[in-house]
Amino acid sequence: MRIKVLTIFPDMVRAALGESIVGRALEKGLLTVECIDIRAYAQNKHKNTDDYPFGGGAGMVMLAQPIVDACEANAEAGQRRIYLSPRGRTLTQKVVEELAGEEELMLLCGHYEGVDERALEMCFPEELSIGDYVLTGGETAALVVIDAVSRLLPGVLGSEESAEDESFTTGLLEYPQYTRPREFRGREVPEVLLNGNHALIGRWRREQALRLTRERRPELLATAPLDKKDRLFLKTLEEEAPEEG
Ligand code: 9WO
Repeated sequence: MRIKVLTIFPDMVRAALGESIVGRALEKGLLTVECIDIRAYAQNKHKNTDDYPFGGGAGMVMLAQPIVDACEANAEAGQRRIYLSPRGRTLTQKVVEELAGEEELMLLCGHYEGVDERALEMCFPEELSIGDYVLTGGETAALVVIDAVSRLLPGVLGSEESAEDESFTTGLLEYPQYTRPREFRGREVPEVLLNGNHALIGRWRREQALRLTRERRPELLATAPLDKKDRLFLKTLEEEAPEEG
């Protein structure tokens, strides 16, 4: 997959992408990210990328011209173009899966008080929000999208860390995890994980996932695929702590 990021801080985006599993995916060539400096497309002699808002008000608005020129210079057939913005539809794992199936994305990172609406109308028909909060710019949101999408690309995760058995694929929150030592400051690892009975371990993990989901995100239980055993277990929890869920 190819991702083009339009930003006034290309070095910030490049630096963040060098680390961790995403950095490894880039090295392996499973993914390419091209950071495009919007300022390189500015036409006025000061290379400004923003100006005062018509109608008055606080702050500055990003100019349409450098964004539209940067977009047109880097457009590809079939490329999905997305503006990261709190106005957009919310990013979910389902949206991430959909984006991971694309050949090429172009992401626009806004700054200041926003982007001239005409640049969005002309080049970025789609808007995506990573959550209901305001950032100083769209770069960190773009990094979230790139991170979430890249780990779904074939070969990015090893078979060990495969994206299969985890939260949002089971529809439940993840069960608690433990590693060595067996006792840490008086706290023991649950006995069931030490006895090598994998059927029992699988059941225990499933039940922990159900318990945590019921406590913290009960609304997920309505859509998670649950079998008869799961429902029976949830019923026993209901009898133990009817106040929750
Ligand atoms: C700031 C502001 C101040 C006064 C009046 C209106 C205003 N709007 C904004 C604003 O939305 N600023 C944005 C900052 C402009 C575009 C980039 N910025 C941004 C993107 N903040 N938060 C995001 C974002 C992107 C994706 N998901 C969540 C948040």
